[in-house]
Amino acid sequence: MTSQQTEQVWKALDSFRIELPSWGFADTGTRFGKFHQPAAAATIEEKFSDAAEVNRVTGVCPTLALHVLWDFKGERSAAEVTELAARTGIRAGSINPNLFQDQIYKFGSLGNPDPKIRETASQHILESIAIATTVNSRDISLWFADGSNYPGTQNIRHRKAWFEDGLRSAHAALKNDQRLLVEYKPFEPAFYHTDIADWGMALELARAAGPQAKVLVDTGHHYSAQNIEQIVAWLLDSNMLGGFHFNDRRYADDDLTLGSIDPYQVFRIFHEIVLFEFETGKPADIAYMVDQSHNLKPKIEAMIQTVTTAQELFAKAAIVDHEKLAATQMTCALVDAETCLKDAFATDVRPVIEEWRIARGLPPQPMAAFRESGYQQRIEAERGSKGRGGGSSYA
Ligand code: PSV
Ligand code: MN
Repeated sequence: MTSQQTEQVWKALDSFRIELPSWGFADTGTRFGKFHQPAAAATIEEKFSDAAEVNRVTGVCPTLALHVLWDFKGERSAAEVTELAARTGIRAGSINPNLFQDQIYKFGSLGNPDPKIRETASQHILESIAIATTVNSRDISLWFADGSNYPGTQNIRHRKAWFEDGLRSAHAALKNDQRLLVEYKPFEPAFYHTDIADWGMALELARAAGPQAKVLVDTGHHYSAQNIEQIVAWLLDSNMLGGFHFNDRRYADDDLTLGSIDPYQVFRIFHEIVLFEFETGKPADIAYMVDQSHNLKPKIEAMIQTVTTAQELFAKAAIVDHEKLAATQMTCALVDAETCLKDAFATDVRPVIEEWRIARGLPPQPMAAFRESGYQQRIEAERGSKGRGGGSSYA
C-alpha cells in the first residue's frame, strides 16, 4: 500500500464508529427453538458489560442500541440506565420502541384499524422518545411488523394514512437534535404485504413525518437480487440516509455475521458512502449499527468478528482511487473502472489496521485479546448457563 492509502485508511478508521445491539448479547433463537449459550446476557448490566468488553478490544463501539421492552420495562428506569452507562463507559445508543410483541399488535400497531391500538402504539413511541431524551440518545429507531397475510384483508391506503399520522405525531415530540429512523422490510412476520416494505415507502413516510426523520437500511431487509448500494447512493444524495442495521444473509433476514456471505456487497455499500464524502467534502451523517443475534456462534466473539470485518471492508473502500475511477467512468472504460474497485477490494488492509490499532493504544488483534483476557470464562463461572432470558421472544 502507498503512504497515501495508509493515510486514507487511518482517516477512515478514525471516523468509523459502530453501535452494538443489546439484544445481540442475549439468548435468542429461531421460531423453531433456542439453543442456550453459556453466559448469554440476561440483564441490562450484563449486556452493557459484554458491550464494554467488545469496545475494550476494538475501541470503536462506544454505544449500545437498546430495545425498550427488553431493556427497560419492569427492569430498569431510564435514569438507572444512564448511571449504568457512566459506570461501563458505554453510552446508550439508539432507542428501539417495541411495537410488535404485545398481544394487542396482532393486526398491527400504527397501521391497526382500531384507533385505540394506534393510540397505544403512538403513546409507546412518545414514551420511547422520552426515554431517549433521558438517556441522551439521538436516534429513535422504528421498525414495524405491521402488514397482512392475505390479499383483500386490509386497506393498504388507509393504513398508509394512519402511518403518516402516527409518524407525524412522533416527529412533533422530538427534541431539536433527535432523529426518527424509519426501517423497512418487505416480509416477515407479515407475508402478503408489509406496511413499510421498501426504501421508497420508508422515504415517503420519513418525508411526511418531518425533517428529522430519515431512512434506516437493514442489509437483511431486501429481496435477494436487490442492489442495496444503489439505494444507499440515492438516499445519500437526497440527504435521507439515517443509519444502517448491519448483518448478512443468504435467503431472507438471516441475521448472519456481516460479510460472511457477500463481503463484496458490503464493500460496495461502503464505497458509495466514501465516494459521497469524497465528492461532497463532508462526512455522511450515518449511524452504523449492528443488528445480529447469533444463536449458534459465541455472541461476544461474533460481535468482535463483525466489528473487525466492518473495519476491513470500510478500509478497503477508503483506498479506492476516486480520480482514476471518475476518469474511467467518464470515458466508459468499463474494465478499468471495474478494476479500480476490485483492486481496492483485493488489497490486504489488515497490516495497516493493526498499525492503526497499536497507534491508538488498542490490541492489534481484538479477537486474540478477548480470548486471552479470560472474560468469557469469568462470565460463564459467574452467570451460569441456563437460558436466563433477556433477549427477544424469538423462540
Ligand atoms: C426486524 O427484523 C429488526 O431488524 C428490527 O430492527 C428489530 O428492532 C430487530 O430486528 C430486532 O431483532
Ligand atoms: Mn433491523
